[in-house]
Amino acid sequence: MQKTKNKLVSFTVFLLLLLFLLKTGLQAAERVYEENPMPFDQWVSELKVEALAKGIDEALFDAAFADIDLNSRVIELDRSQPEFTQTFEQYMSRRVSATRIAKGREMMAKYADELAAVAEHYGVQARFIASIWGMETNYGGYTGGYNIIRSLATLAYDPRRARFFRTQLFSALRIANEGHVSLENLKGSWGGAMGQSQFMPSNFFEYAQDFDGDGRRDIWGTPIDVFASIANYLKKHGWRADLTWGRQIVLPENFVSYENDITREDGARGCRAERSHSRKILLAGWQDMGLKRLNGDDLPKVDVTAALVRPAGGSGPAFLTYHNFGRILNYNCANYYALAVGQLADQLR
Ligand SMILES: [Ca+2]
Repeated sequence: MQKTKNKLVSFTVFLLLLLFLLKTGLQAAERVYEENPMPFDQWVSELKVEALAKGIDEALFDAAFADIDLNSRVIELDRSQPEFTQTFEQYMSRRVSATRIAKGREMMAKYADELAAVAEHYGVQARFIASIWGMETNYGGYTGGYNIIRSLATLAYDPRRARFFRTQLFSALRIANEGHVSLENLKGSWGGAMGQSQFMPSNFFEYAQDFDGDGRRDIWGTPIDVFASIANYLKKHGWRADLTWGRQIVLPENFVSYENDITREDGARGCRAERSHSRKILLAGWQDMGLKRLNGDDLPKVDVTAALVRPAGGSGPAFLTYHNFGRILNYNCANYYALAVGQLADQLR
């Protein structure tokens, strides 16, 4: 009797949860329909005129938009970025897990020759290529099951960042139009990132590489093309093969007295995440302030500048980050992400 009752209670809770999810989902889509004064069908018609003018084949466009409506889940995810709802410790323990480190070591051994060839050609250390591959798609194991056209149409119709996503949508259509991947296989993340390197469609044309020379820049299924594409992206953003990403450090007790000296210059360039960094100072300068490695040793005696990054605020862990850290941020502008890439790369050394 008690068991039946428990089952009934669980079922009711399940039903209520389902109703709740369904309702919030519907609300997300409804909100977007309200925010965009143009009906979705009309929006698609106008998009089609523009796509055809850009050289997209009409049959391909019609096939791509045959069953497209707004994806409420995409809107919800777009409005709640997980990196901002997790603590730094939670994020790091999930992203740089023992399983991911072990799998990374296994993959680096499996693809040792391919990674070495790509690392040599582009001047990007293999462990960073593998680390980004691991962080983005768990080494190609999970590339996302969202229909890219539907995701991008949803985000392009949503007025919030319509311009950016409309450009991405045209690039995605062009990718299918040129036959780099079929429409059925044009799948990826809810935000439109595709393949094992999780490139946005516009980045595909700028950075994707055909390293094995078979005529296809296959970021979906050819590991050596994936490695080359990641490395090419980093190289084109100024990666330096003679540097690592940075390191965790220990601040001295009296560090608060230096806070004014290390504040980032007004108007310094960089993406959103970089605005929380300190000013860039030579390692010798940080050494003078009393910063040490985690094991208490002096900082390396190399002539490079570093910025202090404290992802969890003043009392949390502290990192000195070099030039290449900014290149990882070019890949994905979030300090948590770039620190996880750096720490995973250290583990794959
Ligand atoms: Ca290829």
